Amino acid sequence: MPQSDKRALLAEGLAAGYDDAALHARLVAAGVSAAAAKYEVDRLGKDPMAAELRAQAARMAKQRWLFANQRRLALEADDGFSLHTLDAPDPDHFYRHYYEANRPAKLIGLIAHWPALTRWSLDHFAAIAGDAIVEAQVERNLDPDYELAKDDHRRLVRFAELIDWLRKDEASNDIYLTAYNSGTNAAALAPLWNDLAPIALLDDTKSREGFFWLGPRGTLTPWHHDLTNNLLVQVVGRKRVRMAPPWAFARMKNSRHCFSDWGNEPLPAGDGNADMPPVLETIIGPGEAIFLPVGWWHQVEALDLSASMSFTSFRRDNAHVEDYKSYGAIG
Ligand SMILES: O=C(O)CCC(=O)C(=O)O
Repeated sequence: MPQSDKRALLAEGLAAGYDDAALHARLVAAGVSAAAAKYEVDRLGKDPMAAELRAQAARMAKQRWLFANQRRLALEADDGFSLHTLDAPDPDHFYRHYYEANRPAKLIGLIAHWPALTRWSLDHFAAIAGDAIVEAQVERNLDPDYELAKDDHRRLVRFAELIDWLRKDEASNDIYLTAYNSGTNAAALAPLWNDLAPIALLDDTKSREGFFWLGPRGTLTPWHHDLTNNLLVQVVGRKRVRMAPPWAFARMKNSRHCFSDWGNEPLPAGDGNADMPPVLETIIGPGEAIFLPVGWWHQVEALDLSASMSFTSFRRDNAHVEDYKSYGAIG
């Protein structure tokens, strides 16, 4: 076996916290002779890089222990690992027990005063902005990484054309006007703001900051976590939302940016086990919302033709993107 392959096996083993005996066994299992394996493992004793990898593995093990404590505490709660539903919550209560506690919640009664609840329909969108050119995410079916490569899927379309396609009511994940398109669509879709009104929980100086989502039944937003706290508000149709806590980090298999290798796997609701993360699941319908705390994993599926808004304009500093970058986290 080339020396570089042996070093790679050792590096992986060290990063995983293996002791000398386990490293030796790893090399032998890969076909290295016992004597050569002993020589390699003994050499690590004088290698400062190996020492640093061992120290780092121990620090990671400590973080796993801290996460395990959070898991225990979450399961020990009176109602176990569960999603609370709050009806028009008092902002102080919401910020104290959910936002600051990094705990998701389903929220109802937040937008009962929105004209959009009765106005929004494909006909309404066509009437107020049908001639506008809008950007949407397209050709998602061709690319398993359509979210990671979302820049490659942006396309300009006449809003009326998109609306006509949605009128067919076909289940599809191929086209979706998402929050990511909001920058391009701000002017074209500005009339939609006439259908909205401030939400009591949010910062009222930013009442026109929000993101529009429009897509057919069948859109899938794969497992990921946001870099901010997020409020997803459903106006038309229903969405199924699955969520997993930040302390299930290892089981969420995060190898790229903020995406989970689980993709769109319908991970089952429940407390999870050694391999499967704990998952909370709910369906939000018109007038309902879900609070997605920063770092919580989520996956979203539209069960009907769906129009939603999302907001990050909480009454707290919620701009964590630069902060995330400064950590040099998984890129
Ligand atoms: O509604 C969706 O499809 C995805 C929403 C979401 O994941 C988000 O706002 O972070």
